[in-house]
Amino acid sequence: MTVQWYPGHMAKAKRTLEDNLKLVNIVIELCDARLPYSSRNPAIDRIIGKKPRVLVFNKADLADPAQSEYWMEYYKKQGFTVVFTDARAGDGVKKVIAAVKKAMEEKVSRSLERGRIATTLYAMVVGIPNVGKSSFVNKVSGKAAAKTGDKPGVTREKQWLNMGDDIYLLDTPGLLWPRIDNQMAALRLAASGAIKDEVVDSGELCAFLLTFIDSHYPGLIEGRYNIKIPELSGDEERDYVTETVIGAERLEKGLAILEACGRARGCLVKGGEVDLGRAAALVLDDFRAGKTGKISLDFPEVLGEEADMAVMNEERMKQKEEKRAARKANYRSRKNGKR
Ligand SMILES: Nc1nc2c(ncn2[C@@H]2O[C@H](COP(=O)(O)OP(=O)(O)OP(=O)(O)O)[C@@H](O)[C@H]2O)c(=O)[nH]1
Ligand SMILES: [Mg+2]
Repeated sequence: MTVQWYPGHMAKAKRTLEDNLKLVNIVIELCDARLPYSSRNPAIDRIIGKKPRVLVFNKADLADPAQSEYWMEYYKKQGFTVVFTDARAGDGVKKVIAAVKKAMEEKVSRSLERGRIATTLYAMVVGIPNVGKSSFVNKVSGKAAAKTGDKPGVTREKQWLNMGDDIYLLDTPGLLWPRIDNQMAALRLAASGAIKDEVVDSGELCAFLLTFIDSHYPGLIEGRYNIKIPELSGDEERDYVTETVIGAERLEKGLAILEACGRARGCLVKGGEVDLGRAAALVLDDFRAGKTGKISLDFPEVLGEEADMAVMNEERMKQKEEKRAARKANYRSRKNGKR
């Protein structure tokens, strides 16, 4: 499975961001509190550059508070202004506006010195699809001015909204990076709902999610679905033709858990077999709605392991390349020697 998703409107979203950056005083970068690392778009980061910004982690109501605390400190240490929010209930939203005003204090006082009575602030809300940008804007304005929805790609056009208080917010379409190099990060993004379900293998996605929850939040799956986590003997026959991101063993285990969840919920087809597609939709809906529990997917130790693996892979590729070059040189010198 490889996640490649960059429809035309993403390219447009990138242009919107670049074009409007000049018009705004500050950027509100909305990330997902369940993925404080994987939901930060490096492309957005590059585009924002040195423009003042407030880093907001939304959907904090769905995240694990212990992990949120870790990431809060992590980004504060890097010098960011950080706020965790629940844009649906409104928690933390006022703090963001206060942070915007504070960051802009200097500009406002400069304008006042120059004799201007009011200074209007223009802020742009950016982030990955489905993270809650439009919900956030609506919560600040107290009106349902921007369209929201529980799938990625709802906002297609930028929209300026007056927040009163001399603040204008620009709601923008979600922006996903053109190529997601880290396929594990892609799985986390897909689990959060940032990537269209149609382009992801829902079996592998659920296998990833269920095995992650089982090892980091033991008891939650058993409790939610009233099942026992199936134990595999380890010598199962494997006949996967396609390569997996999470590895054959983990995929096997995850699919066995998914099957147990589906059976417990009566997702069956004729003959008593489990309808894995329906089971996957159910498991994903539960996770995204927070029904499985308060779960974060970016654990620093897991990210560390992945980074180590990436370095190891790179090292292995380099060694392979060096060996190949040495063989080539050897062959060439032998050939030249013969002449
Ligand atoms: N639990 C929870 N749900 C939220 C929160 N904020 C937004 N949502 C929900 O997440 C979904 C996406 O919200 P939107 O505001 O449409 O997200 P968006 O970032 O504008 O999405 P695009 O326009 O598609 O990029 C909706 O179903 C919201 O109700 C939050 O803080 N907590
Ligand atoms: Mg939107």
